[in-house]
Amino acid sequence: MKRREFFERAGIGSAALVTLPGFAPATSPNGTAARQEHDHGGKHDEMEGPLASADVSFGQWDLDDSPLDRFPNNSPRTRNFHHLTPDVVEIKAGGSVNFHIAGFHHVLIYDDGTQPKDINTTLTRPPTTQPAPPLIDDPVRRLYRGLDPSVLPLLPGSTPPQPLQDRVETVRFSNPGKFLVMCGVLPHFVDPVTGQFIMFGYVKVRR
Ligand SMILES: [Cu+2]
Repeated sequence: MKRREFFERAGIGSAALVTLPGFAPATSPNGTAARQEHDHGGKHDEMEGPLASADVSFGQWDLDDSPLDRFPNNSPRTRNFHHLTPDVVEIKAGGSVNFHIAGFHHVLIYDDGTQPKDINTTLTRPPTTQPAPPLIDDPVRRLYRGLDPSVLPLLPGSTPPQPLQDRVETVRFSNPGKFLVMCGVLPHFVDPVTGQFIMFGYVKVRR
């Protein structure tokens, strides 16, 4: 029997485990062991101050000119504002950006210097669960591709069935540069009527 199974069968919860030998947190007079554990064996860079992290609203539920009632599980597509706010944020290398995603969106991040016009929007793939608009799939200089919004859990009782759309994806930027962040949902990135780029912004990472 494996150790975990033994404790599960014995009905010993995680709180009790920490009092058992081998499960207690590492400690030492100067806290070194505990700190090393926290660092996961790597170098610990202090990240503090306003440039340690930034928040970006990645799509917003829009109050527009009328109340919006999402209770208990409505995500009306026509009431979603397809923009990044703010569209430019600045952090320092090693910092992170929290993308607060509201609505059916797909976070893509491209390497330093990439512009919207550099993205090959003829490269797409269908979302895993249909029907939904195509997702841009240009791998050139792509650093990050977020969750496929079509595979998130379905909201119980939603009509028509809708996946949970609101979430946070947090990305750490190790290197300096100016990184393109965009929505991979094709009609969100490129306006199908005007051809203009809509849903994108930049993360500036300082040394
Ligand atoms: Cu989008």
